[in-house]
Amino acid sequence: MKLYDFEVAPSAQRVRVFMAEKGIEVPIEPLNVRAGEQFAAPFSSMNPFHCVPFLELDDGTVIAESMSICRYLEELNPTPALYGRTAEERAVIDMWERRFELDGFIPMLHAMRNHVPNFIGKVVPGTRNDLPQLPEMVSRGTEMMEIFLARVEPHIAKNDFVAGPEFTVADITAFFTVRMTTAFEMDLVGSYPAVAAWLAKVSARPAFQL
Ligand SMILES: N[C@@H](CCC(=O)N[C@@H](CS)C(=O)NCC(=O)O)C(=O)O
Repeated sequence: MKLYDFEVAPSAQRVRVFMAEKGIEVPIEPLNVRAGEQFAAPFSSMNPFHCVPFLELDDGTVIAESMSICRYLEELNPTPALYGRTAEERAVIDMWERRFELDGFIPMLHAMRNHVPNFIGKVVPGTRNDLPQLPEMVSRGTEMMEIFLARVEPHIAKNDFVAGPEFTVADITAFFTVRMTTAFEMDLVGSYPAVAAWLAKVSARPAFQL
């Protein structure tokens, strides 16, 4: 088994944090996506979406998508359980993980890709010379994130972690979602104090020392 990743890529970091929380290690092969290595053979056919991370199994099967890789690693290494132990826990964790990914991470991803100069010509991950950056995507992405943060603030205020009393994979997705606010003028501490306090707590965990 081999994990292809790029040290500063948030999606790859999601898997690395997950593995550190579980105390597992997988051989890693760095792939410099800034230099475009994902578009060269054999990587371009291993992951035709041209993104890291992706996991190559010993039989040649390739699993891309950070959360799919984490789910696979969870099944091989069930303890500590980061996706829940019972049907109810698994459903609640999945609910929060999806809310953060779909309603927070994706709008912020588009805001970032349409804002940061590194992503000129690459507004869709894994593409080259695709579309011009659109300022409206930046304002709309951050507006959607403000709505999302306002919705989760009361929930976070009542819970130690995103999906309840225990740290789970939903906290990892939430960390990489909320961390993106630092690239924009968003007042996390003033407007969403419970989210800010949760972020500080999670950031201090050893697995998050990236
Ligand atoms: N949904 C994918 C996203 C993967 C992704 O966007 N990876 C970025 C790095 S964070 C990448 O490899 N980008 C290469 C590129 O844009 O060319 C996942 O969660 O794994």
